[in-house]
Order: sequence, then C-alpha cells, then structure tokens
Amino acid sequence: MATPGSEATWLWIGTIGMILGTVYFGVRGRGSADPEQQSYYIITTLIPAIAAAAYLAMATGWGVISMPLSGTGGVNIYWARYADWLLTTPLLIIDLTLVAGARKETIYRLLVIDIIMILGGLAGSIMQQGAVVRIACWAVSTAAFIVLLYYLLGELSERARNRSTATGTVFKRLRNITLGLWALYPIVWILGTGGGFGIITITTEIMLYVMLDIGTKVGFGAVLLESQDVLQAADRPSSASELKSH
Ligand code: RET
Repeated sequence: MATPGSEATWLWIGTIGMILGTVYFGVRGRGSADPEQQSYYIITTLIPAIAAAAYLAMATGWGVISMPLSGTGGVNIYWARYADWLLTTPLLIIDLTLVAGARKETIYRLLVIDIIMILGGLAGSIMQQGAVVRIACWAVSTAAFIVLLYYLLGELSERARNRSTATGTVFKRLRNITLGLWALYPIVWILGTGGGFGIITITTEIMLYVMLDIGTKVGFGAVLLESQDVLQAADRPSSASELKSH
C-alpha cells in the first residue's frame, strides 16, 4: 500500500538521515587500522544501514500494512519498524557491552530481554482484541525494558568503571543517552497507534520515532566513535584477561 503524504515525508527524512549516518560512519571507519576497534565501526555502521532500509520500506509503503482497529476504522501498522528494532537494538546493546567488557552470559541475557521487549511491542501493535491486551503487551515490554536498565545501571556500569576511569566515563555517557532516549519509546508507543487511543496523530508518532531513532543510532554512534582513543587505550590490557576469564 502507498504511504500517505505527511507520514511519508517524515519517513523520507528518516531514510535520508540514516543514509547520511551510514556514510559518515563508513567513511570514518575506513581510516581505523586497529582490527580490534574495527568491530565498533562495523556494528555502529550497520545500525543506521539497517534502519535506512527499514525507513525506505516504510516510505515506499512496502513495510506497512493496514489493519482494522475498533473505533478508528483502520490504522497503518509500520511493521518494518519492529524488524529494524529487532536487529538494531541488539547491536546497540552489543556496542554497550563491548565498551563495558561484559561477561558472555550477561550479553546473552540482555539480548533475550531486549528481544522480548521488541516482540512485546510488535504483538501489542497488531493485537485486535482491544485495549486491555495491548496494554498488557506494553506492560510486558516495559518490564523487560526496566530489567535492561537495571543491568545498564548496575553490572555494566561497574564493569566499565573497573576497566579504567576513562572507560567508566565513556560508558556513563553512552548509558545516559540510552536511558534517556530509549525511555521515550514506550511513551510514544502508548500515546500513538500502539496504545490504540490515538492521543497523538500517526504523523506526530512517526516524527517522534524518526527523531528518537536518529538520536539513538546516529547520535549514539558519533559519541561512541569519538571516544575511540579512550576505548583503544582501555581495551588492550583487559581484553586478554577477559578472554581468559570466560
Ligand atoms: C516498545 C513497545 C512498548 C514498550 C517498550 C518499547 C520499547 C522500545 C524501545 C525501542 C528502542 C529502539 C531503538 C531504536 C533505534 O536504534 C517496543 C515501543 C518499552 C526501547 C533504540
């Protein structure tokens, strides 16, 4: 189906923003000689690249389905958004866990929790059984998000601090961007088509998601890659012992 005008405008803005982010990270990454640091570049460049594909799909109408919703006559479900988040939020978490030097078990646990969070949102947005079911999905998803925050503020912050003071500082900055911006997604979701109450229009919802997605992907990546020197210095002595301890 074709995407209506005002919705499409923001989706094209999202597509262009993500393409620019991908090119920027890609060009920066080419100069990095240290193979260990390449993983940050690859992950951080992949994140906006995946989002660019998802936004393109939504802007052209391919990533959208129309579903009946009681009381509203019908609503556009941008399912490609969830495909994007299912891939990019784990990559963002991997970036954070690489900085913190997290244990493998913690990484796997966080990825499972993250996927529950996104699938909860997807389930809620396509459920036709009414508000109670949607809010229940939102609650499950938000509970998973709170568990993620618990790990970010606790175990991961502590590990980053123990690596070096500089790593602790970089981690804290990335963590705070994540905490602050990720927390707005459940609010936009419940106020928009996700909650089904239509408190904000679909165009406003899309605009807010575009802004949040650019902040969490391109903004986060820029801060991370700017801190390369710090991470490079902090990484070397600990990475060997990290491997041994697993
Ligand atoms: C949903 C459903 C409602 C409850 C919660 C949600 C959380 C979404 C988040 C998404 C983050 C996306 C990012 C994308 C780009 O990089 C799924 C809206 C808690 C936290 C960071």
